Amino acid sequence: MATLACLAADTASGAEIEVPRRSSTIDRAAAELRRSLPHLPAAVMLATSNASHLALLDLDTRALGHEGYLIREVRIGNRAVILVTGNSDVAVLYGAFALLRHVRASESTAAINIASAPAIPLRLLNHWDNLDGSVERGYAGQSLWDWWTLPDFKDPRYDDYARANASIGINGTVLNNVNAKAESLTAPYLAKAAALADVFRPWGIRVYLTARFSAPIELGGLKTADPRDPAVAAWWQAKADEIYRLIPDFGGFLVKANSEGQPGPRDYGASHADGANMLAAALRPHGGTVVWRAFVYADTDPTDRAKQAYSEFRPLDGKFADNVIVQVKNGPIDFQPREPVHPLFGAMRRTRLAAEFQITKEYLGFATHLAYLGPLFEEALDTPTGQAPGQTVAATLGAISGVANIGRDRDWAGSTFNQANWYAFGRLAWDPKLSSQTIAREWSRQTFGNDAQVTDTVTAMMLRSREAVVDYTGPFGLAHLFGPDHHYGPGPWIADLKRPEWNPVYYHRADSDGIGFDRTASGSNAIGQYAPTIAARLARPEITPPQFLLWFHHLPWTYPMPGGETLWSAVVRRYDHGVAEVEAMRKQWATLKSRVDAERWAKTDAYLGIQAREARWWRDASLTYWMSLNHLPLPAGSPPPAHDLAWYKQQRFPFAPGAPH
Ligand code: GCW
Repeated sequence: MATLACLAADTASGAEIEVPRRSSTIDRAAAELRRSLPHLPAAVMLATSNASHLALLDLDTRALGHEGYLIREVRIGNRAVILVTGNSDVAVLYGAFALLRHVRASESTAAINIASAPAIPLRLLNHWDNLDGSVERGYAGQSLWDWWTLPDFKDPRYDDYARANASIGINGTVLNNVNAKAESLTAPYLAKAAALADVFRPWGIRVYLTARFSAPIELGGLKTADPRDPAVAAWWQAKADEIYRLIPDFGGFLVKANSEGQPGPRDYGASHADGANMLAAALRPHGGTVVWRAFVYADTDPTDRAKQAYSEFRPLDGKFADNVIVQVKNGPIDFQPREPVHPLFGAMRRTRLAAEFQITKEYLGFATHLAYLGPLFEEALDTPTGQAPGQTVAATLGAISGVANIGRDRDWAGSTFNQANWYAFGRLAWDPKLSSQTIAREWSRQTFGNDAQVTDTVTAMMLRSREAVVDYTGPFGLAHLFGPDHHYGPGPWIADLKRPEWNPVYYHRADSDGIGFDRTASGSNAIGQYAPTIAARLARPEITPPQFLLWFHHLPWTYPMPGGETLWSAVVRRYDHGVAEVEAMRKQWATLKSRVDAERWAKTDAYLGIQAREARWWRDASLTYWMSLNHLPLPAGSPPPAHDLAWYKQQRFPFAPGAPH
């Protein structure tokens, strides 16, 4: 083995790490293993599949593609080594992290033989970070990017951020908010972005930027940003050329256009495809991609908001350039605790699609509530589209984006358990077939160690947590009942906001007789946007999955639920259940006091206390309001709300974090 650079050896375990060829990426892979050497039971070789040492092994790595890895115990010469290989340096890096995960979870490498390749090629984080250091819908402190000291100072946390992301296979990051400022495309900010790109590059992570569509006017002094105007196209071409001189592997632009006041091609009577394709042409010579969001709804469109993105984008199928990806939120409204999947998945066969999830918990209790999102991601990715036999949402995706929950907080994500959502997003983006339970166990062991009682308790808490939030904020498919602007806490009574579809009353449509949004043929017919087999199940309340009942149907409060109770009584029971679930999580966490370090135990305990109080608030405020409409009594055994409706309506939260400014 004279030709091997032996990067590290641990005399206690005898383990060593061998690399036939070094590179900045492979050195990082080796360093990750070196950090964990005490856990490594055997020698490890990190080598790309074309290394001459591997020639005799006759490995077939074609199915691994560019990023997939293979980990296998092999004999090289007369020695047994654990080989970590793949067709590129970054594949070897992913393999090294997979080996660490495996060792952590199973404490053994006996007969190890793992081959894995990502199911979705582009796996992005979307930061909603502003140039002033604030983060829209961020609950983990200021932006990690210190725009003020970049590019001179590269905070070591940038490297740790990239390590964490590489360990779960994230391969791109959009640095700035989709509500974009044109300044992010000026030379000083491009230099800052380039400095971050330099840090991330060895970890296989490309930098993307959001692009404000009107930048040619704001920065270029043009009179228009009309995508059909040659001067506009030329401005973007020059801008792309400038970016690629600084960031040769720049990923591309993410664009929010004609949505919630952002400028876009519709301002000029041009289509979303016209706008996206103009930017795509500017990036094409450099190999860049335009990620164009389908999150659009307009106050000029009186139809159901849930239908608007489909209505606007479905007719454009086939019209987007091949370096455009249309990014669709997981559900048709807006990152609610539960939504049915967006009807565009599977319906745009000639367009590359991305699914956009929100890792930050804008509508699930901010940083303080414990809500493990693995089940939410899994539920959406596994949903059949009905558009092709056996096709799930995951199978339609060329990319996946997660709105990041990362900030400068010491624990990165605002709480220990929020880290699990970042982790689960990456793991499912790589392999949507993983179960959220497997991921929760894996995360718990890597976070809290291998104490079986901790793993079992933490996993059980995590798995029930998201459903608890659904129950105490909006059971049976109720959604968008949040206080305005900050989205913190209940506001189902709100009816006076400027745009109708900003008001909670628009979504629940409750009155003295009933509750729910009729999206069947007798109502908005949003169900008509789904494939016929799916639509058929949603057409009648008796066969609609109960978790979506009031999303698709307006029903009397007295509607008989399966089992005989009335809808009203079932609704109350779910609110009560949500509150009880949080109390149960608190009790479970209390049993771990001596088994988890004091700092993390205490913060989680305090946060569960906040969550218990706020779950009760949600339940009480919502029930008080529903009762003011239906005048029905609470079923026996359900406690009366703590305050009257006026009290809940009076609550104000002027400094709630994360609201746009
Ligand atoms: O959920 C909403 C948020 C906005 C956000 C918007 C979007 C970035 O309340 O803060 O803006 O979605 O996804 O564009």
